[in-house]
Amino acid sequence: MRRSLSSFVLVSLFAVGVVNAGELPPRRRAPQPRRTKSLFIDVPALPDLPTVQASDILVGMQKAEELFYFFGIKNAATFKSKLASDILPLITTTTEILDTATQPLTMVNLAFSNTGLLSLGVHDDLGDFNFVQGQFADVHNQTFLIGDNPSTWEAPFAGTQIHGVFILASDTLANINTELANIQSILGASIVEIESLQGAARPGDEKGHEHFGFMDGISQPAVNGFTNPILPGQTPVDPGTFLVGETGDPNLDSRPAWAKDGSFLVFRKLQQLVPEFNQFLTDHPLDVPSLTPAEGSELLGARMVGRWKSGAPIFLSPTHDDPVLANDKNRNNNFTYVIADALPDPGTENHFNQTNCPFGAHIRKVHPRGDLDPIVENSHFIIRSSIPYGPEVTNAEAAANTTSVDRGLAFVSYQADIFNGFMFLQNIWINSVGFPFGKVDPTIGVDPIIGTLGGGPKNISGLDPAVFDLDQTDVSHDVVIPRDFVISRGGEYFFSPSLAGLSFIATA
Ligand code: N7H
Repeated sequence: MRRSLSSFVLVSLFAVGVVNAGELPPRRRAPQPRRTKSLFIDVPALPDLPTVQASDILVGMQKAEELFYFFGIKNAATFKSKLASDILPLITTTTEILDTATQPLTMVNLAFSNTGLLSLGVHDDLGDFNFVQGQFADVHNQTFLIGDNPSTWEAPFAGTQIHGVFILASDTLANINTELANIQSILGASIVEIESLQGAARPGDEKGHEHFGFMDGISQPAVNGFTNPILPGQTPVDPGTFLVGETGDPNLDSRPAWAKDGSFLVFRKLQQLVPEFNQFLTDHPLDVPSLTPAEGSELLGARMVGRWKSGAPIFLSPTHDDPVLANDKNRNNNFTYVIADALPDPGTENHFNQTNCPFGAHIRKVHPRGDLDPIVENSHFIIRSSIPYGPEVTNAEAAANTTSVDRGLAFVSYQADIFNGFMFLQNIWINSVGFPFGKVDPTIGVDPIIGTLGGGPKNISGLDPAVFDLDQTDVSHDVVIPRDFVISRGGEYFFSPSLAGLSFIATA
């Protein structure tokens, strides 16, 4: 039986209020009046409802203002005691965040790195080797290269000194600053700030668009049994793809009990060179007879991403942007890359044909809908909860086609297993020249938006729709992207525990 999201919200509300009542301090924003008996039947055959308490996980990329406050722990005993007494009541639950009436002024979430958990005396094996090493190790790890150049990493992220991150979100920065001051005064000298990154939705009509100008956050997986309605084209996957200890968690049997319903959070500070990206598009318009050079540039950007700036998928609208399609939730994600071709081999045409969408377009690389066996395809979903950081491009930067002010994407993904989620996408799909495997062209190229070959030029096939499909195998038809327009400035892996998990940590 599928339960609606509102049902899920209600049930998790009871889980917070009743099931954990003995373990947790009183909630600051307890809803009134409260039920004494659940509205739902309790049937063993039905899956457990997750008591999802880290509210950021299911919310996605919709915040107006957000602050990532990275800290080190200086005094574990004081930190744990304040966590139990004053910080836990501030943590915002999914229950609260999804209903405006119960939303706090500022959403507060808290997650820890492996060194953070160790410094608090939590030595349990969470069953995730990437988490244990920390992200900086993966920059050097030859087996699991995430493609970063260590020299581009900013000092605060280079190492394992970040113990935790507070994620604060609100509609105003003033609210965030007030809550941050409150948290700092509660925790005092038990923590030290290592780095802060302020994110915000872009202004005016750019709201929801990332800095290159593309609408972001359209396609998110549905959480099986809980997301309602499931929109056309949304793939329902088990909650354990994102939540530790739930059905579908690849390491279900080896997780410590307190970790249940937490999620691994991958944070990446991804700088975007917007004037340089724009100049590249201007200088390389696709030569399509019916299009002006400006439209040809627009088309090149759309084919690199797989969607137009409005969010309309190029597979459904290959030659022109379609804002009506983009704004229609029932159509804007409802497609696969399978081309219905003639019997006896239906579906094989999508291994030859890049007319509508290049094999290597960003969204095809990270979600190769119908290009792979669904079992493989569906085990690598992440929930993205990123936000742009940094100001708009200045006139001086636009005139010089050169970035002088830092801006980009504060990338956040949630998954129950970092290797299956972020790492698989980054290492095996985004940065593999041959992916999606099995196509007529074995050298498709890395992801044109975020793939890297060490910062140098990248050959991408299929970007020019004027080239006959089978000729795309000839590298002389590739579009050469001279440099990376997205540069990693660092990041870290965190574990974002449920309220019960935070309560355990406070007393560990
Ligand atoms: Fe991507 N972009 O503006 O080009 N991304 N991304 N991403 N991304 C998506 O469907 C972008 C990054 C995914 O289901 C859209 O939401 C930029 C990383 C996934 O069809 C756009 C950066 C990773 C999807 C962008 C960046 C991913 C996705 C289309 C970095 C994973 C869903 C809008 C600065 C490791 C694909 C949408 C699907 C979509 C952009 C980073 C993954 C416009 C600029 C690092 C899974």
